[in-house]
Amino acid sequence: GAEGPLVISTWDFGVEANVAAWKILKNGGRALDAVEQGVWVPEGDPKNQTVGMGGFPDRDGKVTLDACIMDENGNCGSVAALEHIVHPISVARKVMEKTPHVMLVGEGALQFALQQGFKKENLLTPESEKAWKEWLKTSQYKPVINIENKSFAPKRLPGNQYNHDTIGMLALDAKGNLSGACTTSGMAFKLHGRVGDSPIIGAGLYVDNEVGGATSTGVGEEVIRNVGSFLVVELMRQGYSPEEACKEAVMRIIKKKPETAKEIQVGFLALNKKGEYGAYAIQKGFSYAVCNDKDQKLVVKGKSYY
Ligand code: SD4
Repeated sequence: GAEGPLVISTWDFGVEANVAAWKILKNGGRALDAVEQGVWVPEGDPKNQTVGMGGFPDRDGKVTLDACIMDENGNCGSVAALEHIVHPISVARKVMEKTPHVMLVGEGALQFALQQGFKKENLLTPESEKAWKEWLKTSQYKPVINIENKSFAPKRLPGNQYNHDTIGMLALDAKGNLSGACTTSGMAFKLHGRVGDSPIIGAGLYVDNEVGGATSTGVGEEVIRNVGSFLVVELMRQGYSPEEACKEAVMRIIKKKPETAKEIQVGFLALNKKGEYGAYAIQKGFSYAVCNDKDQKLVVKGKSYY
């Protein structure tokens, strides 16, 4: 039988998000509700400059958000390049539950959100606006590896690209059902209209309730190219452990574009139906948070190729 409940999520800030998810899981709640509530934490935190409110803007100064969610029945919903809404994950859930579609983008996604009663807000904080203006001085788009992880990050240099830090969360509930959520403001200072892996079902997130779930963080273009999260889940279906599956997905990225891979970070995180989890990243410094009835604050350093 499944060893739930359990929730895992990307990066150190996953610890706080997991606490919110755990409140639902520990009371026998549904994994879908847990992941939605969990990722609300970084989405609503204006100090977090990589997810939701307070996220770094694109190069035109607009904060555009990407998010998707997937449940145990293969239902999924997604929004991309959504502006002015603090909790894109909940708009993604509404797309899943209230429309015949999977994905809404840009203006249409905003229109739908407003119709659903979400409030239009300004997401650009003075801090993120300042960082953007600083960036405009050089306008160089060059992601810095692990800038999101303070213990590993090279010093932030003015004019350097701040790498972005997505929250991907996977949960297994008491009934043994799996769900996942992924939400981000995307790569800082991206082109207006750029969409990353995070809202793409199969790239930034995938859940198959028979097998497991996977999510990704890092430079989304390389994840999309390799349909990363779907690949991880399919490898688990073939018998790979979560960590082995994440490693193989990373190796595909490295093999396809070795020169690119050296310069960027991509990390995968996976959870299988048995409650086993694992991660693997191109570069050192990828962390994730684990929460179950034994341990509520565990931050694990993922293994890496370099
Ligand atoms: C993107 N994958 O938009 C996201 C960014 C990210 O850690 O996860 N950074 O490509």
